[in-house]
Amino acid sequence: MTRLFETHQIRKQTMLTGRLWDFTALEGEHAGKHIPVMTPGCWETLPGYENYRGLAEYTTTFEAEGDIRLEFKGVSHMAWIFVDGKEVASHYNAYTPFDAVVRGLAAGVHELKVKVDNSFKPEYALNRPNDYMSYGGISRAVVLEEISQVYVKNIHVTPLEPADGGWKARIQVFTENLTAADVTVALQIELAGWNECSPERKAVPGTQMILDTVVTIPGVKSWMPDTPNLYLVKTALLIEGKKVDDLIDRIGFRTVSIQGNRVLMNGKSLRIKGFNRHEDHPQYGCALPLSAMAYDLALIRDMGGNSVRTSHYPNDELFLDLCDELGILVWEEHHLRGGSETMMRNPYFEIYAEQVIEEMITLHYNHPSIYIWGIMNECASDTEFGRTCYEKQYALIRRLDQSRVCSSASCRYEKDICMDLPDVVSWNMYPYWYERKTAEDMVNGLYNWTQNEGKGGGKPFLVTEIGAGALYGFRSHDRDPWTEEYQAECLEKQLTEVMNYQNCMGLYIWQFCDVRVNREWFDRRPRTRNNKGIVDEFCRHKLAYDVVKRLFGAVPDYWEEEN
Ligand code: ADA
Repeated sequence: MTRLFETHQIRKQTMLTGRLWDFTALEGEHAGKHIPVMTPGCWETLPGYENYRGLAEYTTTFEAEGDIRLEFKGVSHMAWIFVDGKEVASHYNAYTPFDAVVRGLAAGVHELKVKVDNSFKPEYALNRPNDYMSYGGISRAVVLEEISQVYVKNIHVTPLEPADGGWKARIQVFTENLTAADVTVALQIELAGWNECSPERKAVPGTQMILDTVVTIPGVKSWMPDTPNLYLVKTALLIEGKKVDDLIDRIGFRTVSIQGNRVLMNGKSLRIKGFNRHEDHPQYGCALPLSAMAYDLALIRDMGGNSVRTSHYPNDELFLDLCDELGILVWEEHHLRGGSETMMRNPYFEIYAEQVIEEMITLHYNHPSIYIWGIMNECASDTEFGRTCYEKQYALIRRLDQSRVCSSASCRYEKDICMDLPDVVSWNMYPYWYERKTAEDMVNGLYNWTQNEGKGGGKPFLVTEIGAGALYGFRSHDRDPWTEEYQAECLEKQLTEVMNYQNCMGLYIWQFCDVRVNREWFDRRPRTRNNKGIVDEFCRHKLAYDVVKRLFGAVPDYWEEEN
């Protein structure tokens, strides 16, 4: 399963994951040893491979004929794809989907080999030893599709405004023509009982937008966190009157806008009670099964949370689907954490950072739960060169999507020179933990600075990280740092002081659960984990759980005075 709904009724799809593949490490003590492994998965979860960093190969077979498309939802982090021994695609970045199209396969069984590298090298500019684990492997689903010579590549639906008892929306359809010549096609679109069959048009070779129309869909209800109404949009492609391909996606009708220092959804002012979350689990690495994702969200809901920040990379579409269904607001972030200017000057940095933004927005465009795009967490927003990167990336986001807002989480405080660029000003802060200050002093100081010298005045203001560490089970009457008692007291003060600060639209706790960090980072982290989870890596509640539940539970999901 790649999504929580069927994405095709015409195009034939076969899941290639959810079964055993042959796995071989190509370096180190196990080099050349073949073992069967379950996919999707991370090799660090295999006995003996817990710290393997390097090259590996995964092999399977499939049966098909003609033109095929192999879709990879996530391979960590560099991938080369071979069909019957011939390289057909390559892709860098663990957290965004990519595909390989192969034409004219002879009928029969074919070999698929995926070569993967999770090593740290300058050319893998976004991956480096970090405060989360860079796993290796085919970590998300792989699907085989039999496609026609022209197929539907994507649909984008942008809700514009409520109209005539329904919603006005812009619909864009993108097709890919694999041939060398124009092909005449027609499109049929169906959405919540509304149908349209477009006149015939030419699909030119390559990928292109073939339809761009504004329509009014009657009788549809809005998507809101407390009423997450979803609708399927079905596109069929016809050649000579025959349906040859289709694509189904799912949407929700809502707008995101800014009024003064608030972010509004359908005119209601969002009050964020959020959690930062990594895709990480002691048994599954970053390849969490759906049930584990759903369990995380159940705990987040139980604590009164209404939002998740996908720190620090785009998430599995299944997780986004769950958020759409549950009405959990999402800050989706491209892949980057803590980039110095030196790192940002790596010639591969800009290419890959922008590629992730493009892939993330293009492919996750229809998720109503995503209300904000985040970029470059804690990067060099305090240097002139850094500023040029922020400028380019914000420009790219705004070119790709004007229906959401954008931001970046900063820790550069009074040295930041980029606060005029985002729609929302966002700060990471650790009062009572790294900083010997009260939360009230920190939030008030940064707010006042942002309004004036910081040049981010009048914008929505958000705390994107706040929290403290605790080792699960470490309890002591002395209430010293790392005890569960100390963390619970910190959270009590941090949440109370920030949530009482009316100028701040909300906060994201760092973080939902304890996560593994790269061992090259271990000197900074006991247990080689970031221990600021409100639950530990097995989702066991720390003392802070009940504190968060009480404080989040006492606060509504919207700012009421402005509605
Ligand atoms: C930063 C960073 C997080 C995490 C956190 C911490 O703010 O964005 O990824 O490393 O600090 O735990 O110190």
